Parts: sequence; C-alpha cells; structure tokens
Amino acid sequence: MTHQPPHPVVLIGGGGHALVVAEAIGHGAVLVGFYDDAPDARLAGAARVPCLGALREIPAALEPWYMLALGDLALRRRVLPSLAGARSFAITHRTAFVSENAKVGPGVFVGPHAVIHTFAKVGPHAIINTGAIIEHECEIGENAHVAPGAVLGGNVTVGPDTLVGLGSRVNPGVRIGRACVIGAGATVVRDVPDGVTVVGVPARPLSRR
Ligand code: JB2
Repeated sequence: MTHQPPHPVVLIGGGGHALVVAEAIGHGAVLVGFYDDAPDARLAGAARVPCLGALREIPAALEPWYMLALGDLALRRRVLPSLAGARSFAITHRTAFVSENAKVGPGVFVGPHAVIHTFAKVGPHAIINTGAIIEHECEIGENAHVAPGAVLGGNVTVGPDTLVGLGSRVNPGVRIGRACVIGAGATVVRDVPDGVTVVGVPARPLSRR
C-alpha cells in the first residue's frame, strides 16, 4: 500500500461556518490557512489557523485545494469567479449518510448527521448542514444551503443560491426556485417562485427580492 502525504487545503472564509467546516476536514488533507477580510476572524482565534489574506487577495493560480466556507450565499456567489482556476474539495462528515446512488458535486459540504438519500443530486458548492435530511430524488442547486435540521421530502427541487432555513420542512415534490429564502421553521406545502422569501406554517410569501 502506498502512503499519500496529506494535501494542503484552504478555506475561503474564517467565521462560524469555517469553524464547522474546519472541524470536519478528515485525514488526507491539512488545513494550511484561510482567506477573509478579517485577519482575526474566529478561525484564527479559536482554531489558530493562519489568515493568508483578504478575499480580494486570493491568488489567480491558487495552489492548495479550496472550499467555500462563508455562510452568506450572495458573498459566496461573488467570490466564486476569483476561484475559477482553482480546485475545490468536498467534505462529507464521517457521521453523515450519503447513499451510493446519490450524486454530490464538487465543493459540497455535508455536515454531521446529515442524510442525502437515494438518487438525490446535490449541485456544486451546496451546503447540506448539520442534521439536514435530503430525501430520495431531491435536486439541490449550486450554492444552495439546506440549514441545520431542515427536512426535504422526496422529489423536492431547490434552486441555486437558495437558503432553506433552520428546521424548516418541505413537502414531497415541492419545487423551490433560485435565490429564495425559506424562513426558519417554515412548512412549505406549495411551489416557491424564484427570488421569493416564504415564512410560517404553512409557508407564505414575505417579500420579493
Ligand atoms: O461582505 C461581507 C464579508 N466579507 C468578508 N459580508 C459578510 N457578512 N461577511 C463577510 N466576510 C467575512 O465572512 C467576515 O469577515 C467573517 O469572518 C465571515 C462571516 O462570519 P460569520 O461567523 O458572521 O458568519 P458565517 O458566514 O461564517 O456563518 C454564518 O452562516 C453559517 C451557515 C452564520 O450564520 C452561522 O451561524 C451559520 N451556521
């Protein structure tokens, strides 16, 4: 058996979400630093990981593999073009369940105790956060975030850049558009058009972006 040395990785972002991502990095990768506009971001303080520069200072030819570790979806979307020439890595926490029949894209973070069930598809750079459940045949768009404890029934579609909030529920077969926000604790029983925020039980539109 050949022994592969751990390869260097960096995080883009150094706040709360970066702390969660950093803790999930497994053997085979070594976290060498992060980029953030705040050099004293929590990853530097709490986890003693060095800040390598501001977000605008990410080198065009970034050598280490990277993961987006900012929680703000609009900010992640703005930073992505500066990483076009770099390689992203994905993380599945060791306690998560990901079906062998599921497809998980590059740069995806799957948190502790999350479930991605059979024939689900998860797009690049999505966040499937702590304890989220993505049931069979769901489709999650690029850079979407399914927050801790959210539950998606079978065949749900979530568009790119959409936040499915903490502890929310989405009925089977519901289609949620791009850049939507599902409020914490909402129960979504009908389709949500692009850019719409819904809250409550049953979920109703709050505003249009
Ligand atoms: O323009 C910016 C910006 N530029 C750099 N807006 C915002 N909001 N943040 C910016 N940053 C950097 O992102 C900040 O310097 C800071 O280090 C980091 C944000 O850290 P924070 O801990 O506030 O949030 P987060 O994005 O890491 O995590 C959020 O999202 C997660 C998914 C939190 O709400 C977490 O609780 C959540 N789990």
